[in-house]
Amino acid sequence: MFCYQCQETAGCSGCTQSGVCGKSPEVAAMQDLLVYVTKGISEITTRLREEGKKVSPEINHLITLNLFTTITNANFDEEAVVSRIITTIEAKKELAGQLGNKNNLNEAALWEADRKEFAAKAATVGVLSTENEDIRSLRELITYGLKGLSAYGKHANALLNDDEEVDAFLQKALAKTLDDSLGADELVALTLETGKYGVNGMALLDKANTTAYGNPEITKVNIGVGNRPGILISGHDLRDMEMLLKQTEGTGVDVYTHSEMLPAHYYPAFKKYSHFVGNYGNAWWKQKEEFESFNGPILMTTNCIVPPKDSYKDRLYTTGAAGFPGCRHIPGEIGEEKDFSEIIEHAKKCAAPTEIETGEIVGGFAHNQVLALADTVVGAVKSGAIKKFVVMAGCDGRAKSRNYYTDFAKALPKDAVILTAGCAKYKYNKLELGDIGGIPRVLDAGQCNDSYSLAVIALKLKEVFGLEDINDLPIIYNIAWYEQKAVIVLLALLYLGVKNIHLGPTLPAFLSPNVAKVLVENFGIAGIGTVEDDMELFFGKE
Ligand code: FSO
Ligand code: SF4
Repeated sequence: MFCYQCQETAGCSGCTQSGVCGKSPEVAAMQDLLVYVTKGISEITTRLREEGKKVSPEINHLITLNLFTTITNANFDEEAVVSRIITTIEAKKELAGQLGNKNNLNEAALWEADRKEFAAKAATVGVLSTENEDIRSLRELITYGLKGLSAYGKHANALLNDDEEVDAFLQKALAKTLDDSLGADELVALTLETGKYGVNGMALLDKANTTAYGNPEITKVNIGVGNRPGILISGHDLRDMEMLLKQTEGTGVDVYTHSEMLPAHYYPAFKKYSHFVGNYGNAWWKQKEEFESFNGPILMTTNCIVPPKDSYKDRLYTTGAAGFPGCRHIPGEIGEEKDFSEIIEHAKKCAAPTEIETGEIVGGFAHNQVLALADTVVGAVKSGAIKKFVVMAGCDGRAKSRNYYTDFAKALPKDAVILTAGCAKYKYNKLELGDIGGIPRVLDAGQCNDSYSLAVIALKLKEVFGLEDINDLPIIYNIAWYEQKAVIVLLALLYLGVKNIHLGPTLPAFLSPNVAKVLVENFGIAGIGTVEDDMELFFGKE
């Protein structure tokens, strides 16, 4: 196997024996093959569109879910991945039959075989099948961005929001990663275009979420526990959240969020449920301890799954793109009501969660809420009470080097405000960082996709201050990345013209030296240093 799509890749170069994430070589191989056939079907759909033919939403959803399934920590279930490959091969055959011109299709579009031939084929179509390291780097950078985009697209689709333009781009760009006639310059341009559609994809999801559930608002979230049994829901899918809250109402079972589901508490539509008790635990990588002590069943709606311990494996359920062998998967297509009754009955037999923390955290600073406070925020900037905003969005992870972000948050000057989104926040959202004239020094916009809100806020501030360039704002970008959703967020920021983004704790292994050079020279992308050095870099000498 060879996989280098996430920040924790072995030796900062690539997982070759098994994944640091727990992905087996067999699953890695089937994921490679799934990406391959998905690129193939995307070439067919792209050509169908060029021929003026319509591609159905079902096919768009199939492609989106295929990519999402291969995101880091989403699906460890080989058979689930194989079944998607088989479905995709069938769909390819049918769609190819609708093509007027079948000449010069890539082999990925035409390939079909029996299950027993999958492993041999997978060994020839992985990342290393592109020999030139710069072309490989750009193809993977684009593919990972599209994986992130697919995750956001899937959540919007679950709320019956589709954007045919985003789907058409995603498929065209995927197909282009098969095209040997494209050189580095064309792929760099495609990378930036991916960022453009990243903005569109996040805007689509923002619209879907806020239309369905209202605009996130400032909210104090309880981090303690009640005395009734509970279900812990994690991942990012708000439609699943809604169905679970509805189905648990009046059952005597409480609902808690874990990790990236925390921002669900900020939405008016969910706040009304009295059994929606609070947020339990921290970021995804703490699952082993926190799922153990939660005592009740856990529903993973997306990544990030940590391979579960036997002690709670029978309490772990998956749905949507998520999967783990031996854990029960709750089915349900887009538009269908999922049946969570099995989880609810399971919860009733469990003890209440063991308390691991008490108190509250504050969040809900998505664009609508921050813009409602615009006068206060702008006043604080004008008076000098706020000197800098520091965007610290992104992901958390296991690496000890990520303690940098806790130390960095602590070391920030008292007139700096952190803007965050994604699970990166758990590195500093329980510190006592205080407020500036009533504005908390950590403003949490929501999930990683809500980085969109941070971009909207930046663009609004640029307008209010009458600036020509977004980079003239007093905003520093110090982003922590882990998996492919962070890649699409990064590409979206680059597309919006944001320069000098610092990315850590390490730069992606999939950037070849030449591709890294392009990003450094054109966008000022940089890594991180020590907290001390970075304080001096960002704020000057004391
Ligand atoms: Fe985190 Fe995982 Fe949201 Fe990612 S839970 S790491 S970028 O999946 O998606 O922030
Ligand atoms: Fe390794 Fe990350 Fe790939 Fe898992 S997702 S196999 S940890 S590079």
